[in-house]
Amino acid sequence: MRTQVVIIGAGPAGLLLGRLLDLSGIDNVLLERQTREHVLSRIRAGILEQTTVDLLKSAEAGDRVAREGIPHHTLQLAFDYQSVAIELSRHTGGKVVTAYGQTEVTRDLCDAREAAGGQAIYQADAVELFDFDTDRPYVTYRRDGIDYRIDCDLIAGCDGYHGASRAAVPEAAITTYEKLYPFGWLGVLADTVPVANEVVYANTERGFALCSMRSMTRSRYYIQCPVDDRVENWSDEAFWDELRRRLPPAMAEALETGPSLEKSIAPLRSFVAEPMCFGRLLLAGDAAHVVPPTGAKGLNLAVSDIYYLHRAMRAFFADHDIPALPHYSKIALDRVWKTERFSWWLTNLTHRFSDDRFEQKMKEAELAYVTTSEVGRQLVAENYVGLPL
Ligand code: RFL
Ligand code: PHB
Repeated sequence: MRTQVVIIGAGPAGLLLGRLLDLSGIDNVLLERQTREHVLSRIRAGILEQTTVDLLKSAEAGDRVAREGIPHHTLQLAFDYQSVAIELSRHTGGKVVTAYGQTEVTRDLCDAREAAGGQAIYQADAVELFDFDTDRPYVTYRRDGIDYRIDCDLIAGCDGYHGASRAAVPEAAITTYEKLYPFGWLGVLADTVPVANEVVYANTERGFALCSMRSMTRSRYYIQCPVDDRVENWSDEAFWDELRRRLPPAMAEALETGPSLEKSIAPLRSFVAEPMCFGRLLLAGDAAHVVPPTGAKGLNLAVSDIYYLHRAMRAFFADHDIPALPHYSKIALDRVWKTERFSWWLTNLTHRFSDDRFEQKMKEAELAYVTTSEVGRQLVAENYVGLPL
């Protein structure tokens, strides 16, 4: 088989790239290791920047988010059991973020691709990348015990942190930067009315807590837990009790509880691989970088990579603009590092790392400063709604 672009991974990055290439008339094949059902049932991100919503619209997959997404005009930072609202729109000339699940984003992109007759190959095993340092790269995979080969002009590595794409790059050609945090997030999804109308990030002496939503009747909550903790250690009751103890009293009292629909633990990591272009292989999304979820940036960063990447690919195919490929890496990384910084900073500010009492006082002073100073609030707001593309 031959195509112009092989896209590895059908997460938000791969699916969005596929749509934008389709709409530009660039032939592409999507290769995914999991089943379609598995991809569509993963529960992850929930907060979209305006640029993400706009790009979904450009991909002709934005109708439902426009109808069902819940705009958040503020976010809340709680510490010392008091909550302070940061007005996002006021500090950013009217920008907001939108609550809309990654599960729904993936479904909308998948539906749009299928409606347009785009090719996606699920359950593709043993994906391998070859000759991407030449102008004739190719990808092989196995499905139902049969081996296949796809020749192409470009390969997009959108296969997440554990994927095959970054692993195919020779060690000497890539530099990685990584920070592992000494805790994870225990998350619960429940059909209960959300405790607040916006996202609440709470720093308490018992550890971090986060309140979010998927709809006006479906809540998403997280609490900081030890990195080696196990879901089996947490009954629903134990989770709700612990969450309540980490919220300001009025919120704790108002908290509606119910059976969990999903419960999982995610480790927290900051990671960047440089560059994001290796000849004809271009990395995007979690394949190239990971942020801790504290700023709600992972999915949004995957989407902004794709904004730059599809433009570079268009220039490559329309004008044979080869330098557009390494240029993609340069402009994407500029935004990646700024977003890594914000996610790392907000993680540091809102989590408990140790019993260092002095450090804790410093965090409280910084939280008090950023929430009371006009400049501090603006700094949080303009990063939270997303830096310009
Ligand atoms: P994905 O979503 O990991 O998709 C990669 C796809 O590649 C497939 N794959 C392979 N396919 C073929 N061959 C192989 N060898 C393959 N290896 C892997 C995988 O099956 C998968 O389908 O990466 P992508 O597209 O770059 O998207 C990144 C986002 O998914 C991620 O950054 C976010 O979920 C992060 N994140 C959040 N981001 C936000 O913007 N806002 C949030 O509110 C937010 N909250 C979160 C999050 C991530 C979380 N977890 C679980 C890590 C909350 C949590 C708890
Ligand atoms: C979510 O709704 O899942 C969510 C919200 C904000 C975050 C992370 C996750 O920072």
